[in-house]
Amino acid sequence: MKIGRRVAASMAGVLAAPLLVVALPSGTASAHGYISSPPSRQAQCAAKTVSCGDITWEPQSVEGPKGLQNCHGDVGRFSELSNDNKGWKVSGTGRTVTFNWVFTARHKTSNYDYYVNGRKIASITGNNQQPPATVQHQVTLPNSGRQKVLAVWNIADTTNAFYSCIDVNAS
Ligand SMILES: [Cu+2]
Repeated sequence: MKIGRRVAASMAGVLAAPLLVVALPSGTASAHGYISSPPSRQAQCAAKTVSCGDITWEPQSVEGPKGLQNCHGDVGRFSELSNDNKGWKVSGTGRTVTFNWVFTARHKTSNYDYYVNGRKIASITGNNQQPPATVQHQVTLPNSGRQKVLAVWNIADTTNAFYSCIDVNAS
């Protein structure tokens, strides 16, 4: 009986360990989301289309307080994302663009906002729900031509948001 109990206790320890591992990601700030298509600035870094620093390895991590209007979410080590002269590839699009978000952590979502030159051009509710692994939005740009779209994922479970800039030339 004593041995049996000891085996049962050690089994419980073995079973508990994987639960702890599973519980960790939701509490850490290592994985979140970004726009993969048209290729955002951080997606171009990750694809090595453009040579970048730390962002190369974690394009999903451009996280900052809500309400910012820059491409790097005020994260100093990602500041090159806000450099308009870094040679970002510009995607040719129509006036209506399908933006594809990729989430590595599916935070409950307040909404998604899109800006051009500080002007909000679209806002799409997240219904305070957890999104699927990818989400597509069709956004119509008010003007044609070369422009930088700032896409913001406002999550519902913290005060933060995630930022992605996409360079497009809309015809
Ligand atoms: Cu996250």
